[in-house]
Amino acid sequence: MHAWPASEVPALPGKGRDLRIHDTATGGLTALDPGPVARIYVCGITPYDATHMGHAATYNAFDLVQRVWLDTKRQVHYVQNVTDVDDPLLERAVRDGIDWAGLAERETALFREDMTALRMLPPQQYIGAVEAIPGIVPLVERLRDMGAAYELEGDIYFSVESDTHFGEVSRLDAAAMKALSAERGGDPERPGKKNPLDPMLWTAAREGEPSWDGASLGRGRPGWHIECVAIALDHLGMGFDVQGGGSDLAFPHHEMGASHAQVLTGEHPFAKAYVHAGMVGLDGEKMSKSKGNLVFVSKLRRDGVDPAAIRLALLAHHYRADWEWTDQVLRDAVDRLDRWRAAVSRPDGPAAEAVVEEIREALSDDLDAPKALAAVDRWVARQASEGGTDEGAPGVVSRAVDALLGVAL
Ligand code: 5CA
Ligand code: ZN
Repeated sequence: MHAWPASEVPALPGKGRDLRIHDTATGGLTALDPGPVARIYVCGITPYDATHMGHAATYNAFDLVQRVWLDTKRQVHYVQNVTDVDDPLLERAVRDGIDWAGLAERETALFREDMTALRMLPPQQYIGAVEAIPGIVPLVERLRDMGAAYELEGDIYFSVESDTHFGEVSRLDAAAMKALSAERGGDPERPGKKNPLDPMLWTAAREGEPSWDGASLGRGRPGWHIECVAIALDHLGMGFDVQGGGSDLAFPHHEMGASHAQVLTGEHPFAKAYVHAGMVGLDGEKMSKSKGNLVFVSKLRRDGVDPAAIRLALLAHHYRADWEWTDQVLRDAVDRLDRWRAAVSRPDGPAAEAVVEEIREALSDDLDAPKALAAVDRWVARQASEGGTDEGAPGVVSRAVDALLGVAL
């Protein structure tokens, strides 16, 4: 699949700081030490509805990770998937009486437009589940041949007991895992499984559902976790720097993915850090396609909201916090954008070096975007109250805000 066009990232004077970030697997901050090419995999959308503010907030967090790395003069190898065949997508297509592939294509196209408008850096590989199937089948066969997978009425399950590291990503107890598994696409109650938590690797063809040639597995379609594993291993290999997604992916998705990959390769870990963004809610509930309580990026754009204001609204919240989307959040962001634009529209202003360093420092410390915004706010307030004589300072601030925060002033 093609991704979306990249917005340019201006180079800044000096050099950024190395990133320390919260790793779910350790429960604390970890100092990342990527090579000259930092490697990141971020779980993509299941395209059965438009991009909502929760998705946008999660992608914003991982966009910041990349901007910090780029500022340290590293290159970034970024891979993202599209879950373009899965239960919720097929269910929505049936509900609406439309073709599932057409639905996926339409919503993926809209996602690309939203990501472009929000100046999210595109992945170098943007891979759909369907196009990954030829790579998934041999992995499932290999797991089965190793004894790490078993068949149940034609479906193939992964045996969680085959990974000695199982549980180390989410660090949850068995009861919590079971509850989340039922909530998030698993089937812990299905009789005949070795362990109720075992996830599906390959779903045998079902009446009325799309299916693909699975060689010795028979016709069917891939499970969710193995999709991301196949894509990540194919393009990044083991031990990449960051596996990212919203906090609802820590278990089962990232736990299972790590286990699949660790058993397949005999290496550990799958990712050096598992990074999870908080959940954005509306009216007291997690924003989700299944609940339908959504604020869409595309709807706001159609209503004439500047994407830079949407981006500032996201940046006003720490990525790990759970927070609520309200009209006030957007109004505050629109006001801030106006103030910032007025401040950088003048040829001179207060010295800019300190504010650039403050943004760098805030972001390198577990992506503290609210702290970075506060630093810019202070410079903007000084510019408004007393101005300054540094020629070109507004340009420096503007480039730093663009390069590090993805906001075009
Ligand atoms: N296709 C899978 C990942 S392989 C998937 O979870 N798709 S999704 O469309 O449901 O979600 C895409 C990303 O947005 C995931 O990282 C998910 O954790 C995140 N996300 C979903 N809802 C919210 C929310 N309300 N707040 C923050 N992030 C969210
Ligand atoms: Zn994923």
